[in-house]
Amino acid sequence: MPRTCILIGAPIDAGQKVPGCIMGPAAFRTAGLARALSDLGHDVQDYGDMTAAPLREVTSPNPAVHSLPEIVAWTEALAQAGARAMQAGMPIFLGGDHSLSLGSVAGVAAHAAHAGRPLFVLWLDAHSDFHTPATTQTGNLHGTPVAYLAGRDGFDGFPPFPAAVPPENICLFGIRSVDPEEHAALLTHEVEINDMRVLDERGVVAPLRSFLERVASARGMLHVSLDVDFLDPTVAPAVGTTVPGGTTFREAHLVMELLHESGLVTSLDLVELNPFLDERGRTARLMVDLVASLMGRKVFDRPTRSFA
Ligand code: EXY
Ligand code: MN
Ligand code: MN
Ligand code: MN
Repeated sequence: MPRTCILIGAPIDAGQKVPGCIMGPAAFRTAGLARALSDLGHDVQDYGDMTAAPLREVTSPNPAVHSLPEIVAWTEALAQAGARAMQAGMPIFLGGDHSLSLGSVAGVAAHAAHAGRPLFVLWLDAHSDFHTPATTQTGNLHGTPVAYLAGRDGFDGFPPFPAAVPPENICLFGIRSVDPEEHAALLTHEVEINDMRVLDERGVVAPLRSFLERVASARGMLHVSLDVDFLDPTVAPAVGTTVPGGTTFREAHLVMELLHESGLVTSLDLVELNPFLDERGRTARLMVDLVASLMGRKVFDRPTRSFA
């Protein structure tokens, strides 16, 4: 079914310390994202790159935290833009580091609450991103969005999250790097965790289908947050936080194909692409191809599904 895809550039790199993510939105456009979507029959509206809201004086009790005013300002701007874009179609947020999801998911959650629909979040990432600003050791706020959307405390200075996503509606998929503070917090929250240990044993299909069945039976909306480091660094080198042992090229495409088949995805983040670390654009092009799979590109278009 043709969708209205709304591209929202978020050139934000203050959530971490490796320079380069700021070029992410330009790289997605250069790699042909809009064309890939329109070739599939979708209507594409590119809203261009956003800027942050005006900076306010905010400080954190944790001295490790850096760039807090910038990230709060981006969160405010993206939450507004996200909620508005949800009324017009399917927002695709082009990062930018993963701190953009503090705002994108806040906007999507406000929309879902207004529409009276439960929100589910699929987090495709090497990391759990479950720190709060109070627990982070690196001070890099790109490691915090899942805690924010789950409604955890410790986000002083941020806008209150509009409607916390129940932990059981959050699925971490592909994780293989979890800090001790995140691990402790995850033990007390019923987040669905499909780490690489689970995916090695069960493959990607069964765990993903069972999550998608829960989304469908709750008539939920589904936000997907795709971090480049979900992929193995051998296929996707353009990211500042590589972790070996990630998903393969085909596993990642299969995830996207299953998501398409489900028809459930209502918003998407593309984050952590660092074009400065890329090799002749191969990671940017792979990310665009993955979005194409998510939006309906198939190797062979079977008239009916033959492998249920
Ligand atoms: N857990 C580490 C930290 O807090 O610094 C690494 C976080 C990386 C987050 C990237 C975006 O997924
Ligand atoms: Mn991440
Ligand atoms: Mn990550
Ligand atoms: Mn950490």
